[in-house]
Amino acid sequence: MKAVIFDLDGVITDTAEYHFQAWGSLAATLGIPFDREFNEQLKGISRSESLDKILARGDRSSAYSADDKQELAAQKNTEYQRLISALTPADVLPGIRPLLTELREARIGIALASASKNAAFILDRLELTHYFGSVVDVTAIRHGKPDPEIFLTGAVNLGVQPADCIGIEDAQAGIQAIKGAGMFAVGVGTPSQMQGADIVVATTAELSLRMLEAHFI
Ligand code: GL1
Ligand code: MG
Repeated sequence: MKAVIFDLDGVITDTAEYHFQAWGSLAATLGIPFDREFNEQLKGISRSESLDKILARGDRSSAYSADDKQELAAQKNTEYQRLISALTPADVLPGIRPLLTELREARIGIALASASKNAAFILDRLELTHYFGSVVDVTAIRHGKPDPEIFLTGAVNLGVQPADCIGIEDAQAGIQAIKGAGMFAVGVGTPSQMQGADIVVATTAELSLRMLEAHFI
């Protein structure tokens, strides 16, 4: 085990909940049904693809021009940025800061593989940026999760082989991306949401270097 590559939203901090709320408000203004079960399909998916899935659910895929869609995506992002503006270091999920500290002390690489364009801002607000050897630049990624590209790029940036990496995710698309990259996948959530994961934890409080080393194969 030479590196751990983290998802952000729902793994490092509970911003998955804020994305849910911001997409929910947008869907409500469009009169499109939106619930937690449907939201599972959006987790880990880029802003524009998420919007496309919501519009498709409302049978409105061709109702908006490219400009209109950009405006709708911007509306969601404005609401989301309002929600994350108050983030502080206290919003790091349980177990994550101790794990990052243990990894750094053990000289194990640390990378971020988030589809969010707000990722760098959030790491700064949480005062976690200094732990990361690589924050993958999502604007340079051609294929989003479930494609493995973002995790593979994290491994390249850290100079390690995928087989020596652990990926940690809370989204089905993310688990698929980690496995597609040939890495060991840790899912945070319920086993039914984390199909294909090598191990599943209910919460991040269960994560530690010792625990990862005990399961890594
Ligand atoms: C985008 C989507 C979010 C979420 C993240 C990945 O973030 O909009 O709903 O799927 O990717 O966790 P952002 O809008 O911040 O680029
Ligand atoms: Mg996530």
